[in-house]
Amino acid sequence: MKLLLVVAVALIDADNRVLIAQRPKHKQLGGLWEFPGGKLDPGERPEGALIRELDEELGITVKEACLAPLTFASHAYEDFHLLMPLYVCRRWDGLVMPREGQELAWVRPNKLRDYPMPPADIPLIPPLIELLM
Ligand code: 9L3
Ligand code: MG
Repeated sequence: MKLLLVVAVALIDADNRVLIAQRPKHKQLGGLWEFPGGKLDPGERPEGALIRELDEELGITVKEACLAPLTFASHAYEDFHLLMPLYVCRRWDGLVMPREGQELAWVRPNKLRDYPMPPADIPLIPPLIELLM
């Protein structure tokens, strides 16, 4: 089966809240809430892909040194297997803006379960709670 590498990030604000974004209704998994991120472009490294995605989707600038790997998610969809490292990031430049029209929410870690998420994102919640509690 095809292996798809996708990177995701938990942006954490000064109150220890985490940013999640709602996937556009017309996209695959539309309406579900996810940790921001996306696919790697050819030849891209995971950190480079995250830095690009955060600029494109949220309009913020992140330095590679501010991205810390926390854990991995893995999920078998019907036609591909998703492998998704989750990074955490507490420092960025610029104001977080929904540059693709997506809904954004800053959520306390223990409230993340109130938001329906893609299956790959759900197992990322406990390690995040452990980090932030
Ligand atoms: N995906 C799941 N959880 C996430 C992200 C960023 C992505 N936190 C899944 C949705 C798609 C695939 O990865 O199946 C590629 O994502 P996109 O390029 O459609 O955002
Ligand atoms: Mg994306």
